Amino acid sequence: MDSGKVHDLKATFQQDGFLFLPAFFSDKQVEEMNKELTKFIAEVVPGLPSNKVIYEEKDNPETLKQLQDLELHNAFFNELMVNSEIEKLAAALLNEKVIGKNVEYFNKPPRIGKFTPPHQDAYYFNIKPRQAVTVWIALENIDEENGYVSYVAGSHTKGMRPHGRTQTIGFSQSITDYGTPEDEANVIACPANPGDVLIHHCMTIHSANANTSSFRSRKALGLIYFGASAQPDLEAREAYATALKAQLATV
Ligand SMILES: O=C(O)CCC(=O)C(=O)O
Repeated sequence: MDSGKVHDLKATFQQDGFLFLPAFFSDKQVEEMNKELTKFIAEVVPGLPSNKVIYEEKDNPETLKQLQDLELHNAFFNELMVNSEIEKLAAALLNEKVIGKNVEYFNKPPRIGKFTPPHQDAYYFNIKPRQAVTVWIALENIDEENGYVSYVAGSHTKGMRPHGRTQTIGFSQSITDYGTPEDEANVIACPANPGDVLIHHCMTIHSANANTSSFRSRKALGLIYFGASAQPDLEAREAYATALKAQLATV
């Protein structure tokens, strides 16, 4: 990617807190990602610890919803994240070297794939400074029906919002005061074609629709990068753990 283009993307990212990059990956590359994923699900997932595999319906393999740390088990996904074009772009956006932390798989199974509640990733990450991005790759056509992602443009500059427990497996936290007139005025829905890429800052508020289709899945990958300067925020980590404990005690 030439430096003029990167310069423009950085300006948009700084202003909106997210980027939409149409056709970043070719059809052939997406086909390869889907092929690797199918193989991964058949061969690796059965041996993974249960905290790395989330089903929408407990232990029903037909309803696979999320996978974590694909890069630890598969060279293809590792190469997608490490020393890749995507990594270079993440580093340019954060203005520093980055470290790939996690390759995740996000699916919403037909009919039962739940709404992704509005949240800020930094609430889960607990890092200081809050230097991180998620690169989200559409693996198929994703629209209102099967669950497109929406962002609140500019929300990354407005601080951390209060989060509270949800009943959504895989996304346990949601912004409790979400839906202010300012949120509503700045929501941008991002329908995507296979190979389109979204990149969001860890402070940008985002959510995704439920999958209401009776037969379409909604497959995407998420690659998380932390800036090299990001360190564990021990105070925030402790506050998060305490809040979780209190939430669980009331269940
Ligand atoms: O794909 C989704 O539904 C949500 C993804 C997400 O929250 C993220 O990438 O941070």
